[in-house]
Amino acid sequence: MIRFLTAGESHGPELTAIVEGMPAGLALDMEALNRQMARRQKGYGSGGRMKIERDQLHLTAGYMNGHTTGGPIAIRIPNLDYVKWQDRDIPPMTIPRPGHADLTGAIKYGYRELRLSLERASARETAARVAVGAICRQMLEALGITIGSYVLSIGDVEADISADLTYEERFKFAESNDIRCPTPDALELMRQRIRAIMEAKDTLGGVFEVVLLGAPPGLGSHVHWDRRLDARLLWSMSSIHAVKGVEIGPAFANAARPGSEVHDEIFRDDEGNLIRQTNRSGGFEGGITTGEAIVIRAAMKPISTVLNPRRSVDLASGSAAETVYERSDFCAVPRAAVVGEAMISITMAEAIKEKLGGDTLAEMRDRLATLRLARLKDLPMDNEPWRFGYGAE
Ligand code: EPS
Repeated sequence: MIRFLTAGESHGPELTAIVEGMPAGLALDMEALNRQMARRQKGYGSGGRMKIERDQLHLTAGYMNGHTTGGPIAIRIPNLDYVKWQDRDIPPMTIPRPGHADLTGAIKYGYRELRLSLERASARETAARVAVGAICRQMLEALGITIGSYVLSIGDVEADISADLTYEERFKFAESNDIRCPTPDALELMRQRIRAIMEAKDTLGGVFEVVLLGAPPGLGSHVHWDRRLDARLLWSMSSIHAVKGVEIGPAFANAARPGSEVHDEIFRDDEGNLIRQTNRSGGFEGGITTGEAIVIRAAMKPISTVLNPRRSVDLASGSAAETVYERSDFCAVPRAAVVGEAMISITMAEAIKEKLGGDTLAEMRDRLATLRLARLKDLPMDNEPWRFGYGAE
C-alpha cells in the first residue's frame, strides 16, 4: 500500500508531504524530481506568484545516499512568498468569492476570517502532490511505465488530435510550448484566447488529457467497486482543484455511439498474443487494465478568482458587496495537466504495488516479469461443461 498526506497553507512557511509505502532501493534522481516541480510552475496564463516561487524539494527522511530506505519519505517545499506575509497585520477578508471555498469553508469550520478557507483550499497545495507524484513516477519508470499529458482545449479552442500522431509525439510537442498544446495547429489560437481573457480581467478553463504507457494488463479488479482501478483514477484526477469532470478514454463520445462502434475487438497475432487495433476503452475493461495506453481526460472550470468584481455579500455587515480581487492565475489548465500526471502516477504506483507486493524495487521487478499477460499460453481453458457448485441446497 502506498499512502500520502500533504499539509501547508498557501502563504505559510512551507508545504509538507509524507509518502509511505515506497519500496526500498529505488534510486531517486533529485534533478528529475525538481524538473517535475518546475514543469508544474510553467504555463502561460499564470499570475504573479509563479515569478516568486522556485519550488525545490528537500527530502528529510526515507531517502539516504541516493536511494529510498523503505521508510516514510518526508518532503518539504518552502514557500518563498511567506516572507511577505509573516509578522504583519493582514486586512480582514469578509466577502466570500463565488466558486471558491471561502463561504463553504466558513460554514463548515466556523471560520470568523475567510482567509483561513483560502489558505488551505489554494491550489498551491498541488506542489506537494507533484512532489509525491514525482517520486511515484520514478518507481513507475523503473518498471517500464511512462506518463505524459497535453492540453486538449482552452475555452472553446480545441487542439486537433485526429492526425496520426503517437502519444510520444504529442508529449514532445506539448513539452516544447507553454500551453502544453500537443499539435501546432491550435497553439497560437489558444495563446490568443488566454491573452484576451487576461485583458478582459476574466478567467478560462479547459480540458487536458493524461496518458500512461507501458502498464501491464491485470491491474485493478472487477470483483468489488472500490478495487476498480479506472474508478480510482477518476477519483484521484477529480480531486485536483477546479477539476469538475473526468472520463476514461473518449467516454462521453462513446456514449453517443452504438456498442458495435465502441468496443475494441480482439485479434490474435502470429505469436499468440491477443491484440487490439483500437483503444476506445481508454485502457480498461471491467475496472482492470488491458495493457493498452491508459487515457484519462479532465475538465477544469475557469479559475474562481476573477479580476472583475463578482456580486456577493459582506458577512461582517450583511450587505450586498462586490468581491475584492486577490492575486491569482487567469488560466491554469497547462499546469493542471502536470498535476494530473502526478495524481495518476500516485494512484498507478499504488495499484502496481498492490499487484506486485514486495519490499524492494528488485522484488517488484522480478514479480513484474512473471505476470500473466494477454497471451494464449497464459490463458489455458478447461473447455468442458461446468456447473454452479455452491454445495448442498
Ligand atoms: C491560488 C492563487 C495563486 C496561485 C496559487 C493558487 O496564489 P497567490 O494567491 O499567492 O497569488 O498562484 O498557486 C500557487 C501558488 C502554486 O504554486 O500553484 C489559489 O487561490 O488557488
